[in-house]
Amino acid sequence: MKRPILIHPDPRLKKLCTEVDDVSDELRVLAADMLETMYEAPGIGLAAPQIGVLSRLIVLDCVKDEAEAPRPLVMVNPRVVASSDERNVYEEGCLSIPDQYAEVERPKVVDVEWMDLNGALQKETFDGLWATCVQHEIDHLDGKLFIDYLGAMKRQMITRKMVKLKKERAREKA
Ligand code: K1U
Ligand code: ZN
Repeated sequence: MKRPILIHPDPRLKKLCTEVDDVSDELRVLAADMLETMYEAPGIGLAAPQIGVLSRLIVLDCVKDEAEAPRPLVMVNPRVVASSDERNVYEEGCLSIPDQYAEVERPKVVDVEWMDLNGALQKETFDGLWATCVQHEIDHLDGKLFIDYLGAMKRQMITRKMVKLKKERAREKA
């Protein structure tokens, strides 16, 4: 089931999310809903707080080429365990901040550990867009948005645009 995506500013997007204790059928349904919501948006990642669930769960699929097979990844309690000194700049977007993009600098390569939906521990090295995206999604679990890497002026400008967008959407609904 597709779930509505929260738009910034929303207090739930600023919260530190709690660790998942065990992999349940409820969690598997939530992960399936998140993948459906991400693909439908469309996006290349989604974190649970973006649909109002304050648990450490993310999904991503950075395969952009339609000729390539999709590679949906579900990560429970993901954490970056090593990062490269080499850095990469990517123009990031966010499904909770529609139509706004800005360059963010992050480590180019990261090693990430997580639990999969079978409860097994996984570890993988990510590079390029995959590395950018997984760091962006883990930031969501710590209440951090890509605009928090920008200067105050740019961040305020984007936040004002989002407040306006939310008012317009609320008016359309009424
Ligand atoms: O977390 C999110 O809000 C999802 C976000 C992930 C992301 C994008 C770019 C850099 C880092 C992280 C998005 O998916 S925004 C939409 C987007 O980038 C996209 C949409 C369709 C095709 C390709 C990309
Ligand atoms: Zn985002």
